[in-house]
Amino acid sequence: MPEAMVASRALDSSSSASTQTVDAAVVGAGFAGLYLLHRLRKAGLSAVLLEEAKDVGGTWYWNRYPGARCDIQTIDYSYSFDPELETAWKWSEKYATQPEILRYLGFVADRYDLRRDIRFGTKVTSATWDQAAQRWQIATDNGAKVSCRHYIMATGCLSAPKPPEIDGVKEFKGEVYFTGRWPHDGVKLAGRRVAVIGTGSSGIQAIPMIAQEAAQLTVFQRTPNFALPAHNGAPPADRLGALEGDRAAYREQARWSLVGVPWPQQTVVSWQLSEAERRERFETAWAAGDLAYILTQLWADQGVDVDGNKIVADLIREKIRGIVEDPETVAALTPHDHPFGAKRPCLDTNYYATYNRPNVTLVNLRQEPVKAITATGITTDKRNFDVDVIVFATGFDAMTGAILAVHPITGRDGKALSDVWANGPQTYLGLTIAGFPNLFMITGPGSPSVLSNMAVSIEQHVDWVVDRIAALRDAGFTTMEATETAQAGWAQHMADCAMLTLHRLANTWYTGANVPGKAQGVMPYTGGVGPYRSICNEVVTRGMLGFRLSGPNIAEQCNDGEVVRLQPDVRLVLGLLAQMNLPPLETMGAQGARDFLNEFNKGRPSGRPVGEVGDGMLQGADGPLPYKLYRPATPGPHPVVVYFHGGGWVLGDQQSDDPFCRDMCRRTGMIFVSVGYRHAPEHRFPAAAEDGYAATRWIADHAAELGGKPGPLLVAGWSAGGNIAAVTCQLVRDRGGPEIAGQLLVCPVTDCSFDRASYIDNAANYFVTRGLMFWFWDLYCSPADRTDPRVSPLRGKLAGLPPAFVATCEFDPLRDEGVAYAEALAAAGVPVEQLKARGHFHSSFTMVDVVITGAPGRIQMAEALRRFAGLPPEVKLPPQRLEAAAS
Ligand code: N01
Repeated sequence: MPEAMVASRALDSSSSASTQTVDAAVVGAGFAGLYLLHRLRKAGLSAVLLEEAKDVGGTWYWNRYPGARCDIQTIDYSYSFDPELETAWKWSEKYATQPEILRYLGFVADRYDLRRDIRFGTKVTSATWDQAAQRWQIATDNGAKVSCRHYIMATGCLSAPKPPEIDGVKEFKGEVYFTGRWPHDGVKLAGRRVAVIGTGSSGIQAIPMIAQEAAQLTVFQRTPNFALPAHNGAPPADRLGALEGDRAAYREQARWSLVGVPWPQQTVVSWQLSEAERRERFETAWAAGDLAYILTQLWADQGVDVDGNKIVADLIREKIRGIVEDPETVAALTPHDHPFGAKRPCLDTNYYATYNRPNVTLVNLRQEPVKAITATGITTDKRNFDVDVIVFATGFDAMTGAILAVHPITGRDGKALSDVWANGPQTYLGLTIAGFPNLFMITGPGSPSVLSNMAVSIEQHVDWVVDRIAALRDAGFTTMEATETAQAGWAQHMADCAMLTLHRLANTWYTGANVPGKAQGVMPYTGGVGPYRSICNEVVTRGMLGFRLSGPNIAEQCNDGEVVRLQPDVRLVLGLLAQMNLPPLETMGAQGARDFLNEFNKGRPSGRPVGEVGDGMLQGADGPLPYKLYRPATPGPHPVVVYFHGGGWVLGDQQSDDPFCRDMCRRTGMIFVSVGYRHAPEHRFPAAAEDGYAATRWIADHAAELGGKPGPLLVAGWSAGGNIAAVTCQLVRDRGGPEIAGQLLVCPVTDCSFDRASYIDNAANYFVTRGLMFWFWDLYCSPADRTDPRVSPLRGKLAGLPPAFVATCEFDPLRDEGVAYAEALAAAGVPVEQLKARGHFHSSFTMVDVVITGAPGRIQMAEALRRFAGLPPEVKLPPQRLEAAAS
C-alpha cells in the first residue's frame, strides 16, 4: 500500500473520538492479525487492529534483509481458510522471497477489505483489565484509546529483536543494521567491508547474499548450526500436484500432522533400517530441501532418541566436510553441542560453499570471543577487524518478548503480566492466562507455534478463539478466564511433552537461553500440531474444561480440571486404540485373543539389538517349557534375570515381551531368560505359579551353561508375569532356594480383590479393563483358590523376601494392588523401592519405543536390578528425567 494512504489512515484514527469502543482489539497485522480481523468481522464482532508498522506484514514487514525467505514450502505456508483465495494466488517459488510474501499479505488485506479497521503506526502503550466494566482499556501512542471486551495478541513469536549485548556499539563510526529491522530502501553493501554477527536462520540466509556484494565479509559465529540446502526453484510438481489434486484433503492432513505440513507419521525406527537404507533416506531428504521433511521423515526416533538423532547429525556433518575446503573452517562450522533439530535448523542457499570464497572469513567466537566494538570495527581476544558495516543477525527475545516488551499488561487484581511471568510464561493451551480474563494469544508460549508451520497453527488458534468468543456471546457470557488448576495442569503436560523430544538438550531461543537473565524452559508445545488441535477441541467438548465463564445476567460456570493427565504418548496410543474400535479381548475366546494379539504385535517396532538372542527348552513343573534368552553385547559372564511375560495367565509367550526384554538386557547388562510358562484355560492354577518356581530352579542349576554369573538370580515380571515373579520369590523362600537377589515387579497382579479405587477409577478406557481382568481370573483360577498366596501373593507371608522394586501406573486397574504389595513388603521389613508412574497406563513400560516416556522408568528399574546384583550404577541421567517418570 502506498505510504500516503497509510499516513491518511493513521491521521483518521488520531482525530477520532477519545475512546474507540469495540468488541475485540487485535495487536499485530501479520498472518495472525489479518485472519483474526477477517474472522471477527464474520462472527459479527466489531474489531480494531493496532499495528506499529506502517503497513501489513508483521514479521515480513520488518525482516527485509538480503536473502529473507520462508523456510516452510510456500504452498504450505499460506492461508487455507478460503479455497477461492488459494486459487486466486500463485506462488512463484518453492520458498518465496520476503517481498513476494509481503505482496501476498497485502493482497489478502485488500481482498477482504481489512485495512479500514487497521490503525497503522500505532503502538499500544498499556492494556488494563477493568474489572467493573469487564473490559480491557488500551492506551496507544497514536490516537484514540480503545475499550474492548476481548484483547488478542497477534504479536508473533519472533518480533522483538534482541539487544546486541556487546559493548561499544555506540562507538562504532560505521553503519549498524539488524536483520529484524532492515531498512526499507535497502543497504549499500557493494565494495564495503561487512561484519555479520550471528549464524541462525537470518544470518545463514543473509551471509551468501552479502558475500556476493561486499568487498570483504567477516562472519562472527558463536555456535555452529545445522543448515540444509533449500534447493529453491519452482514449487515442486509433486507437492503442487498433491495440493491441487485434493486441496481439502491436503490441508486437512496438514492440520492433523506433527508439524503442520502433510507428511505422514514415520513409524520405522533407525535400528530397523540398514546403514545403506538410512543413507538412502538421508540422501533423499537432503535432495528434497525441506526442513519439515528431514525433521519428520527419516526415522521415527530421530527427534526423541539421542542415538537415532546422532545418525542424522553425523550424516549432515559429513556433508559439511564435503563442501567446505579449509579444515579449520570445517571444524568451526560443524555443529557439536546440540542434537539435530533441538535448535532450529536452517535452510540455506550456498551457505557452506560461501566459506570457500576468498572474500569471506569465519571467526570462531568460541576460540576468540568478541571483546568490544570499537570506532572502526570489532575486536576479539586475538585480533582487530576493521569494517564499514556491522549486521546483527543476533535473533529475538522469542515468544514472550513481543508480548511483554510492547507494553505493560495489567490483569485482574492489578497483576502485571511481567510479574506473573517472571519465572517463565504460564498459560493454558498457549492461548489464555489465568488472571487475565478475555486476553488471548495467537501462537503464544505453550502452543506448537514455532515448532510448526505457523500458517496452520495461526488458523487453528484464530478459529478456536473466535469460535469461543462467539459461543460465549451467544450463551450470554461476557468473560472467560482460565483457572489456575487448568494452567498448572497444562504446565505439567508441557513438561511431560518436553521430556519426549530432544529440545530440552539444547540452549536455544526455544528455551529462553539466548537472552541473558531470561527464565529458562522449553516454551513451545512439543507434543505436535495434531495432538494439540485435538486437545483444544477436547476442552470445548468437555464443556470449556478449565475455564470460568461469567456474565452480568447468567450464573457463573466453572468446569475446573486438567485437560490432559496422561503422558502425551500414552494419550496418543490410547487414542489410536480407541479409534480402532477393537472388540474386547474377553469376547474373543482364549485362542481368538491369542491370534488377535499375535497379529496386532506384528505391527509394533521390533526390539533393539542385543548381543545375542537364543531359544531353548527348560524343565517346568510338568514337562519342558520354551524360553528365550537375551544376552548383552558385553563380555560375560552376566547376572541372570528370570523373566515372566504379561498376559493375564492366558495370553503371550516367551517372546511377547521381546522389546522390553531387549531394552532391559541392554540397560542392565544382564542376561534375561524369558520363560514360556503354561497358560490357562488349558492349564489352570497353580500351573503358571509352579512353572515359575520350577523354571527358576532350572535356570539357577544351569546358569553357568547359559553364560550366567555364579550367584543369586534375579526375577522380574510384568502384569500376570509380575504375579508369577512375586509368587516365585515366596516359593523359593519357603522351599529352600535357589537364592534370589532381588525382584522387579512391573504392574503386578497381587490380589484377588476388585474393590480398590484403581479398579473402579480405571475400570475402562485404559486398555486393561475391569472386564478383561475378571475374564483372566475366571480362566485361570476358581473362586475357591483365589486367596491362595500362589495367586494372591499379597495374602502370603512377606517377611524374608528379597528386596523389591515395584512399578505401578496411575491409569491402571492394577495400580492399587501393586502399591498395596509394596507397602506390605515394606511393613514386613523387605527393602522396597516404588515407582508410581504418573500419567502412565498398564502397558507403558513394555511398549518400548512407542511409549517413549516409559524410558526413565525403565532406567530406574535397570538401576534397581543392578543394585540388587551388587553392580555399580551404569545409567547416568539428568535428575529431572527421573522425576518425570516418578510420581
Ligand atoms: O536468530 P537466532 P535468527 N554474540 O536466535 C548469535 C526464524 N527465522 O534471527 O547460537 C555473538 O536463531 C547466536 O549465537 P548462539 C526461525 O525460526 C525464520 O537467525 O546464541 N553471537 C545465533 O547464531 C529462526 O530460528 C526464517 O550462540 C550472538 C544468532 O546470533 C528464528 O527466526 C528466517 C550473540 C541468532 O540466531 C530466529 O532466527 C529467519 C552475541 N551477543 C529467521 N547473540 C525463515 O526462513 C546472539 N548471537 C522463515
